[in-house]
Amino acid sequence: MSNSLSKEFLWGGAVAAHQLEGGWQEGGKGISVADVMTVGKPGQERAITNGVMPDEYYPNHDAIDFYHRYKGDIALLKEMGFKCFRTSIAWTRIYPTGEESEPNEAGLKFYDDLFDELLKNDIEPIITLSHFELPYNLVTKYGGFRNRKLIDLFVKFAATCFTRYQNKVKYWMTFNEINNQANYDSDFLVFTNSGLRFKPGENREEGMYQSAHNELVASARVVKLGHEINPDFQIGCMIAMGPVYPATMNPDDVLAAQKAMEKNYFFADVHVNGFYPEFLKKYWARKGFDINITPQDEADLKAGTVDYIGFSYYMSHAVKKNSETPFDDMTPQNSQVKNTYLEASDWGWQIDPKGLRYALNWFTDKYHLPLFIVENGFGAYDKVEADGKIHDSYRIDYLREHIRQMILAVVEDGVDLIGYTPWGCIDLVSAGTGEMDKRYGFIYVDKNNKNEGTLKRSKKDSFYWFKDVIASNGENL
Ligand code: BGP
Repeated sequence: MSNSLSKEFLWGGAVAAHQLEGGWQEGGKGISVADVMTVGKPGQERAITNGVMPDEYYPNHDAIDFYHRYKGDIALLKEMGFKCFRTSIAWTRIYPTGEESEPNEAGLKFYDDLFDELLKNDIEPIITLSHFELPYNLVTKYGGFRNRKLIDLFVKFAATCFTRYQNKVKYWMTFNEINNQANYDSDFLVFTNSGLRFKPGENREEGMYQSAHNELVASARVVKLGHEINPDFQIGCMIAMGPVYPATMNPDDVLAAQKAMEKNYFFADVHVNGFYPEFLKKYWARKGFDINITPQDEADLKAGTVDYIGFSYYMSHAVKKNSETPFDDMTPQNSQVKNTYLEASDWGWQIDPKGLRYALNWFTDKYHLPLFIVENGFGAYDKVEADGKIHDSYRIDYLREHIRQMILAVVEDGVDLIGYTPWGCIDLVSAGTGEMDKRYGFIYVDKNNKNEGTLKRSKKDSFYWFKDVIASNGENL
């Protein structure tokens, strides 16, 4: 076995259309869920407004204006030596309401130009089809993905993208962080592609499972279709991975951690195996949930299993069993405790590089598929010095230790890893909070939480560091 990463290893960075493009009404674009979300207020979740309200501030509307500045930004990525760049196609640029019978040519052309620019710079586009960007019309008209109608609409959107970009894009992902819907206590599932708004008295958990099922079917149909359009396509799922550890060696805690993992990652089981695990069907029966799964759905899930697993990794979790919470409800949301062995970011995300090696091995043991780390990174406040420099040693430390563990997983454990694309390689709008000042980038963007700034780009210390990491294929850390 080789002692280093292969020459083909895809080093790069990741973003999502709604978090950096701006141009929210240009080129015929329609309104997406992200366009009606306000910035987070201290101590509050991001609020979803009823359409665009005149006196609110919506950070995704302008974002960092990548829509107009992508050529300059790609030149910087090229300078860092990027081999690939992960972004998403905003559904509402292609189908502004999600329902048009013909796609919007201006939107298609934008991504043609973007992909051409990347390819001209030898940067391979890695494309997510749905990254929290559902057309808002599909929320108000159909109630989001709980409605089966959205399956066909998503397949139509994907078919248009696959056909148009079949010679420009090889690596695709269907739904970003499809498993990030466990927080069904919130009135609107912000961190999902579902677009669910709950009604008073509705069983939210059941609604979440129905919506997730419809997304899984949509994903499977898209995988099958993509392979028909171009057999060389590599189409993956995208899972939010945060391993769940037992808080102690008490067998109750150990079983609790295992149950939490099952609950968080059954989405990957369905994507990879093409059917639901037994424990979940039993759980639904116990809860009296009636999830509408047709025989055709079951056939579709089987026929559209994924080629690889893309995943995000930021942190790990730890859970403790308490007497009131049944094993069924052992999710980090319900039973998380602080891991006293780990430090945390300013947002409380616990920093755990070894957890990445654990995650890579866990996925490999369970699914035996190639993996792709499509998000990893450190959200932090950056300070611009008087001379304009940004000394982000904390970000370099975070990434260095995670890359070290990633390389150990490949060279010592034999994990099959396609690439590594750190999140928010250029500063962008936070999905969770709507802030600009929660920064992940190697490239600083002059814009703050109040929407002030020149949008000027500057290179942080981490820019030069990551450039050397890529040039040495991970040798110089
Ligand atoms: C993931 C999302 C990204 C990104 C990242 C960081 O969940 O896929 O869109 O935003 O998390 O989260 P945040 O922006 O909340 O810091």
